[in-house]
Amino acid sequence: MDRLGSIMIKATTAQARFGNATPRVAETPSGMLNAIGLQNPGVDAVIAEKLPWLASNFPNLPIIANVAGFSNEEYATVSKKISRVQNVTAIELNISCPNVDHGNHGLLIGQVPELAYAAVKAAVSVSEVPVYVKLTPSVSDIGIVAKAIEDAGATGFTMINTLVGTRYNLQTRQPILANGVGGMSGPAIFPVALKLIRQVAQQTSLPIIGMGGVDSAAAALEMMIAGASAIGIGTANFTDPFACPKIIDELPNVMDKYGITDLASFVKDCQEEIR
Ligand code: ORO
Repeated sequence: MDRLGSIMIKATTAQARFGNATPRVAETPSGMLNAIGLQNPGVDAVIAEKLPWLASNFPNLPIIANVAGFSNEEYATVSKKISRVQNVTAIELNISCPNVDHGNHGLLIGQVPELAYAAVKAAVSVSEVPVYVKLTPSVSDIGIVAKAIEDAGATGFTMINTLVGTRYNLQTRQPILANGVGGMSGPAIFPVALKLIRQVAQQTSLPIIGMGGVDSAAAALEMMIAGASAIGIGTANFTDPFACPKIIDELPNVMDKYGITDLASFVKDCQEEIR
């Protein structure tokens, strides 16, 4: 754990949420589907129990708190409270969960530039820490949404959230997930993530924490070429709980192979190439 730059905790909302009915997870070729439905104990319990536990067990580990909500007020309330906790060093504003209904005629906040702007503004205006915004890939032009979020005062982007998909049970002919559809993640979405990261890097000047199917040091470097300056690992941890230390361990060898002597200058060179 002390080798990680940070961990991003599960989405936190104002009130406790039980999440969706089960089954909530299904395997797909080179990936998985999830429909958790933002299960969490609510911001007060996260602050009273979860974050102190992390602080006492991993005192040097910075936490990026994923904040979700159903209104601008909720984004503001949760951001304000959680950003004041000592081990929370940044917020990841989740305006892109595909598994809950935001009451916007089936649209996600992160799919509508005006809604995204307002939600980010609400969070940024009360947060004590930098606000990174998690982008959905399910848009026709991600650059327009990213620009609106940059204008609202975000510090950076985390991308990409999951793509929406489904699978059926041959016996019952019903969807495997109780929610019907879920968010697809894992190596299958890696090329989509690369394409969208490059697009946002070209069209905005904010830093990007890249995620979406990274499962090796080579994939992490490739995502940096696309435009990410840091990398998040999610789904790979489900198949191998030691995925993160393994990727960190193999990084120097892969860097050697491609003549990369220093990661910071590699990121800088890649950024200069794009911007
Ligand atoms: N699932 C996702 O794929 N992305 C999110 O942001 C949140 C969830 C969930 O809680 O269902």
